[in-house]
Amino acid sequence: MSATGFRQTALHSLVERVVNSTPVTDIHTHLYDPALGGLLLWGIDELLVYHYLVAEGCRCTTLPYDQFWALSKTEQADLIWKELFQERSPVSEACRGVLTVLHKFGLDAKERDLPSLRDWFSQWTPQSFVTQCMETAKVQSIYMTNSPFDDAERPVWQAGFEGDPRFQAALRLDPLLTDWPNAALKLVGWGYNVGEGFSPTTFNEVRRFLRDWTARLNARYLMVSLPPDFAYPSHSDTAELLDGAVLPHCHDHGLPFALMLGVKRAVNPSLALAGDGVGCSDLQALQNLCAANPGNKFLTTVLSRENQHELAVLARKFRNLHIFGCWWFTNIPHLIEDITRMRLELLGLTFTPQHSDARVLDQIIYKWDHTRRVLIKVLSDKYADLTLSGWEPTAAEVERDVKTLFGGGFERFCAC
Ligand code: RAT
Ligand code: ZN
Repeated sequence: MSATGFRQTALHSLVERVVNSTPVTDIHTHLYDPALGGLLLWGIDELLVYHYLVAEGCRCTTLPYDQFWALSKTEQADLIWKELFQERSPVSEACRGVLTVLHKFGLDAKERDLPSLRDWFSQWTPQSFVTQCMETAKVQSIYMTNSPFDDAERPVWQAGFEGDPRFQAALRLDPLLTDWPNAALKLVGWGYNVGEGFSPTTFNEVRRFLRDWTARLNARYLMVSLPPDFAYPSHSDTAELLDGAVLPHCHDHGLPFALMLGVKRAVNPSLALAGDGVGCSDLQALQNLCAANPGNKFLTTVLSRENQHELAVLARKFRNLHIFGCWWFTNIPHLIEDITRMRLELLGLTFTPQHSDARVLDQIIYKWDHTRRVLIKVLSDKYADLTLSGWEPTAAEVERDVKTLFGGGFERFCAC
């Protein structure tokens, strides 16, 4: 082997070791502190009825949607198992994810024996399973998505509980920012003196609501997902509320505001959570937000593949913008590789390549395993390019870089 070939193989092994052993901060999930009880989902049936798989399973059957939803969870899982794992090979990313989880647990999915898989999962308690999954996935910290508008979640926070320090809160504001008339009614019911029209009193009361919930959750950032036609500035309720309440609140508390852009909700309402789609966003809105609010920090991910390049270029222009993750339909190896290479080439290490978006605890295992595999490939190539330009990264430098990508950069952005 030539000296260059030898150096590059050694570099690949180094990157592989570092990426596989560095713990991750998972900055956006739909997982919950086990203290929130039944809200934390885990186990084989939850894995099988993940909405990514429901969308795929429903393509393979003629069963009417309402009859699918009338089935029990076990029956839905049986149907998805049969359609996606027994009657055809499970090659999609979401199917492969289930298999990676089982494989990492040492379970033999090739037996195609769903009942015995169910038996294995039944031995766990949520608390012990959290530790098992976090250790297997090498995830050190999990950011939740917490909504005061969720009737199951709100009372638990109001009652108070001893939190698990591995879980951090993020305050989700979709109902407030995308359905103001209904949110206003709720706020009134909870004792906030808001009117349907916007006035200084209404904005002050929305800010009081945000202060109360930021403190109750100890929220690390606030967040919203928005449709492709989000515009800023504008006279929409969303833009008015951002200017009148959300951005001043984030500014005063030094908290980032996360925007997840490009989701078309309920493209097929019969599919429920599985029925959302994607559209290309007008990122002029994000440019205007970053430019008009230099004292605010924005975390952003976009759902459309077509928006990825423009987003990375925007992040070069605004240091108050930190981009993150390959979100949802872009969280497939082909696009993770493409997007991560492009971001590294345009932004160096000043972004956070991935979040898991896990809804079922076990999924952190596959989401991070699959991402780590891609990152090893992409980072090895980038360091190899550097060696060809006469630069040799040390092991300590590779460790530093991977820590930055796995949450260190995000934490510095949040703290600054
Ligand atoms: O990825 C998902 O599970 C989606 O359903 C959404 O929850 C999305 O991640 C979001 O946070 O809106
Ligand atoms: Zn999400």
